[in-house]
Amino acid sequence: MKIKDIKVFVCCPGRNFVTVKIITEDGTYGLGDATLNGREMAVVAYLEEHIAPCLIGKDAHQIEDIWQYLYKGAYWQNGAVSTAAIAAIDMALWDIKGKLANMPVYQLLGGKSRKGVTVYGHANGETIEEVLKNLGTMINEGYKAVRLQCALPDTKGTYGTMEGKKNYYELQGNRPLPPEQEWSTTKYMNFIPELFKQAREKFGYAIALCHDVHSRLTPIEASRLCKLLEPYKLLFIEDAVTTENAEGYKVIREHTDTPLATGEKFNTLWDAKEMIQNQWIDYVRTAVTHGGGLTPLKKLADFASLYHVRMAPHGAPDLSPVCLMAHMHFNLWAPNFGVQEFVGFGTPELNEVFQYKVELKDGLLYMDDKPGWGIDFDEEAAKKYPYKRSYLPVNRLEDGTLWNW
Ligand code: EZ4
Ligand code: CO
Repeated sequence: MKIKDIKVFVCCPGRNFVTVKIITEDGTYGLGDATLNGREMAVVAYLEEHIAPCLIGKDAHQIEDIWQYLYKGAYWQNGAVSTAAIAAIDMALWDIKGKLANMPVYQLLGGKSRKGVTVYGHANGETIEEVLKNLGTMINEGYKAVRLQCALPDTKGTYGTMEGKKNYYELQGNRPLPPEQEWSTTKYMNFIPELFKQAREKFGYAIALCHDVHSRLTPIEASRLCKLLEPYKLLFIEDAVTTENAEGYKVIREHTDTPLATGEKFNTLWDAKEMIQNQWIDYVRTAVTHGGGLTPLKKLADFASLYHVRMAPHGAPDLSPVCLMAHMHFNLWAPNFGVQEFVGFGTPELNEVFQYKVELKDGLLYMDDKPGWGIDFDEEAAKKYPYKRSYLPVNRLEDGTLWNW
């Protein structure tokens, strides 16, 4: 089944998404997500100029060979731009294979390992009171796991909070340059344990709670925070330190039994290898989109399973619904699935462009059985929401030093 055409769409129904559509000679098409927040157009150029011309006429069924061709064949293997581009091609090909086989993709992986996908939602707020109010609402909605993020008192902008915005906690809109935020490790360390103390006092220990440090601490600071949080029994602490130096996680591991999660920025299996085989982490957060597609992610899951490490894919609002649906199939299959990050059902604009259906019942996400990923993309609707240049914020310490955002 020959590949006839590859189209790349960039649209902004609330935020920017890069979507790939591969069309075969019999008219079957598949969808993939290539969104790389703040660097979207680099991925578009990679796909249109460097990938698409090589694939026209190739057999859409040869997913593994096409993946190797784009990864090894490029000579420049890894990097966020190239793996997002390869991932979208890989996802679109799996979608096509599912449609041609008349099966949901999870069937092609080996079938379901569970009835539904356990998700964790986000409870954010400007104050502890507001976070706890949102947590209460989510518990009533059936969530079994929730991530808590709270603005730091007297600090301009804290990761995960809204800063007065309604839809997304990351700033979006018509702004020409990255916004700047402020960070104080001292204020943070003094504040966060209180958030979890009050959450446990009010809601008890049945609800699983987690928190994203967003790589802002050093290993020894992170060790201290994880120890301070031990009484509140977190599901995990995410991105306690940056991942370039895997041994940072070894330091934390030696000090605390708070479980650790990381990997939303991993592009390859090799980024995760050292942490997994040393059992320094408990959850790998690599997404289908940023990890190079389903083809490498299933290998990552199998490798992680040898070391008791579970999958907890990244599910931020800057991954498109195509990625969410791919994660649904992956998570239904992966024997060592842990939990899926889930930020809700999207805005009317988003749901006008992407047609898919998921349903939350008792903290588990379900979908209908449809061939492929079970999602469609409305090209005409997408035209109504053109690309808007947009950046993630940058972060500075109080003295002006640039810090991890
Ligand atoms: O900041 O996806 O767990 N979620 C996260 C995300 C990331 C964004 C970066 O584009 O850390 O919100
Ligand atoms: Co994160």
